Amino acid sequence: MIRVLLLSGWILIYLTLPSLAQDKLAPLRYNEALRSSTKANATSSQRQIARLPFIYEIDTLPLPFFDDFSKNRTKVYDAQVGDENVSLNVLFEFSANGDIPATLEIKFDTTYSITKPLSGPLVYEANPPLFIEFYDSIGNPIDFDTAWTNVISLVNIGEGTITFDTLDPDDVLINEFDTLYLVDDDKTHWIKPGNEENRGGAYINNAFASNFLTQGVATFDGTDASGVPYDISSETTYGPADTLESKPFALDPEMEDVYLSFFYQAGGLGNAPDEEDSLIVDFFNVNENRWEYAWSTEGNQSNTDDWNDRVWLEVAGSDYKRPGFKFRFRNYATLSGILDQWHIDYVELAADRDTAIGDTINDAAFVTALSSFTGRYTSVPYKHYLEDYAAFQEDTVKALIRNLGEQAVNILNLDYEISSPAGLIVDQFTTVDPSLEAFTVKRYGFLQVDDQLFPDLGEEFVDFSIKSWFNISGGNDQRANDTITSVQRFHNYYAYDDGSAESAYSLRGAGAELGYLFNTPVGDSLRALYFNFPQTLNDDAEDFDIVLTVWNDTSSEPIFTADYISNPQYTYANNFRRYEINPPVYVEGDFMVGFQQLQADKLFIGYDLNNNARDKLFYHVNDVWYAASFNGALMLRPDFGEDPMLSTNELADSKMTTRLIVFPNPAENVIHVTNADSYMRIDIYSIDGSLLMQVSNPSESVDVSELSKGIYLLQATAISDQSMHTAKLIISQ
Ligand SMILES: [Ca+2]
Ligand SMILES: [Ca+2]
Ligand SMILES: [Ca+2]
Ligand SMILES: [Ca+2]
Repeated sequence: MIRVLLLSGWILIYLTLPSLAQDKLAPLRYNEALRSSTKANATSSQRQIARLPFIYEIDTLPLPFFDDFSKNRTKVYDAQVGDENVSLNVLFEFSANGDIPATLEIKFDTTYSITKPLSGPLVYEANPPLFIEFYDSIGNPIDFDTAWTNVISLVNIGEGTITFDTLDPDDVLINEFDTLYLVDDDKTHWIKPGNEENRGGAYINNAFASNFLTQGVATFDGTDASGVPYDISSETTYGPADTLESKPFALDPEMEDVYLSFFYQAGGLGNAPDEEDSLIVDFFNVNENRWEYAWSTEGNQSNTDDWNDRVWLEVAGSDYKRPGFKFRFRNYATLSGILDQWHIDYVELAADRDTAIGDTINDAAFVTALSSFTGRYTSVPYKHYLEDYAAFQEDTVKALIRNLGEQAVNILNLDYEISSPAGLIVDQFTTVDPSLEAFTVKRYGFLQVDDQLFPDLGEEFVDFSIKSWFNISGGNDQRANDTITSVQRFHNYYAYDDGSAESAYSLRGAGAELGYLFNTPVGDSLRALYFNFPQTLNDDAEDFDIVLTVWNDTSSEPIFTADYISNPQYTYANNFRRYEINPPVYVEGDFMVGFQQLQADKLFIGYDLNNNARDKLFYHVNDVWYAASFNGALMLRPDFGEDPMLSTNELADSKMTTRLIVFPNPAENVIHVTNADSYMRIDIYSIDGSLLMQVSNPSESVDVSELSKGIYLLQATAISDQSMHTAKLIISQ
């Protein structure tokens, strides 16, 4: 009943308000990539709090220092008891002459033992001094002092007695004993600043910069280390945001021409910083134990896609040139989303640097990972590939290598290796294409043979790892950026996107339709669409009504139009949500998937800016199909699997079907569930996941009068296949 009402309502809107659809991109609210990785860490640190504390040792780094973010060298604070680098330590605050007393009463001046001889005056003999050493919270000595015991001995030789007297102490030292786990340092470069849980927040990635110098950048924006905005109390909150802090260095005053250098980019593929935003470098004054300003730049820069000239900062003076010197990058930004991005790369700190020739770099590096082995698609259904691999396999797989130096170099070998999840090498290849001119980026091709590269491992889906590396003669000071890894996924879907959203795509206008063109050389039944629905700065993309639609292409009528309504719901951490095509539609060759949106508001779908399938994306309004306006790949994937695919990093949130309809919603005392007799059970959960109600063998109306006003999750379990169907329920009483 509700369905009919909705549909007729929509028709009315569509006929009377034929609005012009436009497509738009919007910045994201969260850094979804970080949301996934730090969720696990949060639980492990909660476990640790209940036990003994973990104290992380920080080693001093030697010069020269280099990091181009080709790997993430940020220290991870996830030690567990039993790890090789974790040891149990008993700590105390002071020792006296090597002993560790629980308490110690002391005098600040010399005390004496007094001897009364048989004749003559008393003899005063100074007590030995106490050498008291003080320790910090991880057991390193930090200070020392000299004191004396407050006990004096009185020796009466005539009576042959020794007695003791106690002076009023000047101070009483009390040892607080502590037990903790000490974690040896690792080979990382960057540490968490201060004690604030989610500070840091600089994101090491291959996604948000433009024209990568070498693979990997550190990105600064308005979201913290968990991917969450620092402050969403209003859209315009502003202030200090991310910090990337180096470990301390072993500098000394004798060193000469010590310089820090780096490159930076304002914006890249992300949201560009505005005039009030800034990127800052601070140096640590070891003598004064404080951070001091060293350099900064402001936003609103004219070029958001290229790298600025290399920045050179001299580390001069004895306040800095001491053991314990460190530096940090930080930014000021709008704090309500992934906004005002700065990217930095190629950070170097070394002595004896000649700024006159300082910009000379001897290095060649991978810029991006190998292109997909399946051409335009980042991923294709495994069963389709195995049935007709030749239809999918790209004849040239490309690697992008940059020579950052002013000398031409020779690539001696460029290799790749494909491994199965079990670590078995299933293919390897070497290509020789030696010359790489100065200051150039070159695209190297691996010309593929006609053999099937990816074997049938008898699994429903497989993620193969690809490792690629090169060796060159001369002119290659940095070796860490000469290796790059990627993943070639075979699941049940076709994808143009890389699985990480950098932006969000939307249409505006009731009745607007979106179409995304694919081609399957193997005929099969299309069973579902995977959507990524990220949260954007406009928090209004949930619970819209869309009608899933399939066409052959933009010149034909739909071959499938759902007779049910689907409701987009936010996905989390770059996940996808599965919406069934019911009944499945057989497709072969070109097919176009999408939907019609029933409301005028914008519905945001994840947009991957690292791939470009703009030529496959269309929208339809007023009887005309228009091409999409932005480079990028929409995160919408047609799925040919019987069931939702679950894998470690692409977890489908739930088996979302759209046939579970609950009404009225909001409700007061009673709700109606359509097709109630097809469910064995209905569970109602609070928003924090507690089970509040359970109804077995539900009838069409369910009494919910015991629920108080609020938002709930209703989960119905189907009799047929025990699949779960969820709906949001609002109680308004
Ligand atoms: Ca950040
Ligand atoms: Ca880099
Ligand atoms: Ca290199
Ligand atoms: Ca991406």
